[in-house]
Amino acid sequence: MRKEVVLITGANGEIGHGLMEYLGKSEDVQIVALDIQELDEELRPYCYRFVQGDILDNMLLGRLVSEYEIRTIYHLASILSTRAEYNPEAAHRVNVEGTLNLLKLAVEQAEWQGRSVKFIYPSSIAAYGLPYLERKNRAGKVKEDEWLTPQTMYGCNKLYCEHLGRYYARYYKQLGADSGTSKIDFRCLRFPGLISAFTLPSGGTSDFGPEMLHQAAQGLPYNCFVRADACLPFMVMPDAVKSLVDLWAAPRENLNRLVYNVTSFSVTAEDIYTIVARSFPDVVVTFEPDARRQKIVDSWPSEIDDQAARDDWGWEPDYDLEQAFEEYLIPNIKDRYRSKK
Ligand code: AKB
Repeated sequence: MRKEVVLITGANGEIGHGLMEYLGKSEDVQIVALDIQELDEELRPYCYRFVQGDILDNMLLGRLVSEYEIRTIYHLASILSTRAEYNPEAAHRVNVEGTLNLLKLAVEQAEWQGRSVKFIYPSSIAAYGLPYLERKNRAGKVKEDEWLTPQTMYGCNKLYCEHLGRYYARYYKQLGADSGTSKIDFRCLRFPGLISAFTLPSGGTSDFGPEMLHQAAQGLPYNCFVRADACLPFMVMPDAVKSLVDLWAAPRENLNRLVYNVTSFSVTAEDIYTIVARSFPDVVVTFEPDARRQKIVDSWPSEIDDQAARDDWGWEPDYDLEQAFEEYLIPNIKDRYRSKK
């Protein structure tokens, strides 16, 4: 008998930390965690098995297919937007070929199990690309099917993988003898910038939000790489995890789309500074925009429209801007760095 498990790739990343902790506490979920890095000690108790390895390693994935009955895949592994611009081809390999490998694994599992496998895929606001700042400022809340002209390799990768997911779910081998039998239940979220009290992202372009907060909490100065008026949608990690789990749990027949926007609040870098300074009055933040990273932020929407998620599967964030900082970020971050002193 193969063991029934949930596979989480990129388990040691930011979302991985939040999701592993949440799912790992539930007794009926056995997690097989995969990451190219060693898994943080604190996450070990949450997983049934940790495999250190590469999503580009087909032999390794083949072994997982033959060892486990994988019911759900949370495919979180990816190279974020800023890092991807330094080595676009490597990013393409990890972000696209890696996703293709996981979709193939899901097909093999579904065929063997004779039932569908859920494939939960976090995409990003990076899938959007507004041509210039003035257009961004006039765009209002951007819906899922608008402005899909990304300007970054990461954004192109995410958008293409959304299409791959749709292909595998609906059209896989459509001319083959067994056409129409794909059992991949592909479900995708487009995340805004994410902020966690416990971990820092690495290699992203929305990182100025979390970086400013974490620097301030440690009493360190922060040189912000975007203008004070740079505006993006954000969400705190508990809401990101909630959205992944809620989308997973939604009845298939309620889902009118494969890809959903989710968001909580939109803020400028200056708003974040103002809120952070309320709790850490000695914080020193300077704004020295990096023109190239700023241009990426200027191509991402200030606000996204998540009405479809609200209508189809009852999405609602638990934390608005005020609650995010007052109830989740500030108290937890104070604790975190106090205990590190
Ligand atoms: C990044 O900045 O690359 C990510 C994202 C917006 O998906 N945080």
